[in-house]
Amino acid sequence: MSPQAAAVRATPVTPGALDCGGRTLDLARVAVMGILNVTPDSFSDGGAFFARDKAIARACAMVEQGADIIDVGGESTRPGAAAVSTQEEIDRVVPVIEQLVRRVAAPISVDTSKPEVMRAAVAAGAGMINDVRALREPGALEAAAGLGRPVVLMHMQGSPSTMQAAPRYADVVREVREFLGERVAAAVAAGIRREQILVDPGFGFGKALEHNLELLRRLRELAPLGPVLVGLSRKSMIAELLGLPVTRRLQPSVVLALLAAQNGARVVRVHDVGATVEALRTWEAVYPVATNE
Ligand code: 7PM
Repeated sequence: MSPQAAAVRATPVTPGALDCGGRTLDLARVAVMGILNVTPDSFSDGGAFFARDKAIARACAMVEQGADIIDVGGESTRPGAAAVSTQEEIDRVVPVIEQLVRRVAAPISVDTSKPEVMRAAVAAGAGMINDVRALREPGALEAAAGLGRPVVLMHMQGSPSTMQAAPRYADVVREVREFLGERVAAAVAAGIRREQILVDPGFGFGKALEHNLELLRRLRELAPLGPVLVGLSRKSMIAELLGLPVTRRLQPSVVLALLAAQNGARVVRVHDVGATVEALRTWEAVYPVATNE
């Protein structure tokens, strides 16, 4: 074999591992994605530099606690949140990504829907694109395909400003599965490799409590589309169930992450990395990797 061919063969192509631009996200075990918000509302107590340092320290702590990937987001998708300009979003996420790439070995993903932000984030070192709008913004499919990074395609009914008004489905799992199937097909048609596509039912994005619970119960029906990523951490469905404020949602969040893993999720997107990793490792001891499919 020529040295060139050997080099090509040597790049990690293990099934169940994602190549995030040279850093690997192993999906053989359930991976933990740590959430890093870099929105001003998450740093109401200081200026831009202070906010940046705090964000980086928090990301480092999440990696020490066992996070496999850090998801950096500069746009609040909270229902009713104000839109953020492209430049503002770039100014928020790029400096944090640049620092993080130097400070941690884990891959970094960028939580954005904007093609310009995708390009700036990947140029800064991001290895994965997480899009709550499933690459439906103009130019997003082409941008993601050109960047060659894994993508997360998420389902949302409506838009962040209106989605929780009156979510309606005949069969929520079927509709989410059909939507995600169409988005996977569009991504593949744009040139994104199927092995690089993760799917996400979008808990809380245009779903009532009953829809979220049904999706969690029947999560395995999404697995044929690709590795499933879920975000349930601290979401308002916990408030609907238990009436708990966001500061008290740790235990139910860990339970929901574990139930998602049990039902086939390959990545869980969480705020509380340490507690989630401990729960998953305990669960894996009972159900080792080969048997938890
Ligand atoms: C306020 C309300 C702030 C909701 C932030 C949120 C997901 C995501 C988010 C998810 C994927 C949150 C959400 N949620 N990306 N980004 N899946 N792939 O609770 O469920 O973090 S933002």
